[in-house]
Amino acid sequence: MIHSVAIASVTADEILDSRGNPTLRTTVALADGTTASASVPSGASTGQYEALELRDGDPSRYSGNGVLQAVANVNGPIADALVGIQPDDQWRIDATLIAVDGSEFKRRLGANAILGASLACARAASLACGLPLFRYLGGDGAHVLPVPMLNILNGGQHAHDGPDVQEFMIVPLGAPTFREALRYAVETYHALRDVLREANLGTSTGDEGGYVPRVNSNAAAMDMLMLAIERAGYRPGDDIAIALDFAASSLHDGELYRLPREGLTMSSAEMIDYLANWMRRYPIVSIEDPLADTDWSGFSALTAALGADVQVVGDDLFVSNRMFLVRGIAKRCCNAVLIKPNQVGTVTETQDTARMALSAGYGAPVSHRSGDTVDSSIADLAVSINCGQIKSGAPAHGERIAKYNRLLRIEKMLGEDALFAGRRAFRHLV
Ligand code: 2PG
Ligand code: MG
Repeated sequence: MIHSVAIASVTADEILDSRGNPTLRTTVALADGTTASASVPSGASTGQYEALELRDGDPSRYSGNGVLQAVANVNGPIADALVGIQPDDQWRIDATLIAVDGSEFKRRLGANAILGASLACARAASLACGLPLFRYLGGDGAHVLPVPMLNILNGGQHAHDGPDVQEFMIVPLGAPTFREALRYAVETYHALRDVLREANLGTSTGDEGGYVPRVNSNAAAMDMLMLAIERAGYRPGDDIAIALDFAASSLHDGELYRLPREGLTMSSAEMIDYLANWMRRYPIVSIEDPLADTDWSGFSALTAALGADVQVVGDDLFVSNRMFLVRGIAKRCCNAVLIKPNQVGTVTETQDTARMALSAGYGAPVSHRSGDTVDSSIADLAVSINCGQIKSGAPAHGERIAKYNRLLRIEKMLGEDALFAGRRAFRHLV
């Protein structure tokens, strides 16, 4: 490896994410002059046990959303702890960051301060080793290109006046390669624009680049999606399937689920029936957060009822944290965990959760956040763990496209060794 080239400096700046909110770009320099940076994303629909995103709370700057304290934590205690360490010792780097923070859920330094440093170290080490990031993180076996799940119709907390369901995603699982999958998806995204224009439903876009039509039901949104797939010349289910993120913690009032567009109020058991009905009508391969992150018994019941026929993804429920995933596996909640590095705060902890999921037979789709930057490291992360699935929003907006373009590049680098996951990404389909 790269003996004797130690970390020489760690610095951070306050930059902006795709919603115009402050976030961090962290830069690591090595003793031989190698430098690498990483930027940190930010969620809107967050799980209650996510690692802390440290914000200044100073109302005179960015409505309290500044991150100058997190920047100071990188330039101060984090730099002090990491300077002199070998950058290719990721476990030691992350263990050091966790120890310096010393709190549960990264409450002292902030997961935004910690993750930027963790990722920038990985990237600096990969450069110093002369390896692409996915190879550095994943070793020789990293070769699976993920099926993209593209959120082309936005609702919930990502879209003012949109449908209740947060994400309506198309999943081009019938394509032969990643490059072709992306083409299927873009053609469908453009067909959806035409369908919405003709129906005069509006083509404004939400935080993740998907359209926000003025529809008065979730089913109407779903029908638009089906029309778009067919208009683009694809077969629903065979070429392009559907994935949904209900982000149901934001639909739950502590007792019941409320879907205002539908005028529906449902118990956990009724939500399960509602989803079963949708699965009969539409080619749905994946459902994320169909229940709230407090509803563990509901998740067990839902997985027992539907889990053989669909991927059930825990996002807010597991917050990419191994501790919650262990509980979920024991209680048979979900059969997949969404992997978002900033929910847990270090590269090592993110990899641990993904590894545990895959070895337990769970899926592990890697995900962006609704507030994001052009940092493309999640593309490399997805290939490094051969998880076979990624979600990075619509094929629009620079911060979403950066991940898809990086995957095009990785596919080219891998050449004949590249394997597109396709239908194999979904256990219930094989
Ligand atoms: C989600 C994400 C990403 P947010 O719920 O899965 O799509 O949204 O980053 O707002 O949590
Ligand atoms: Mg989610």
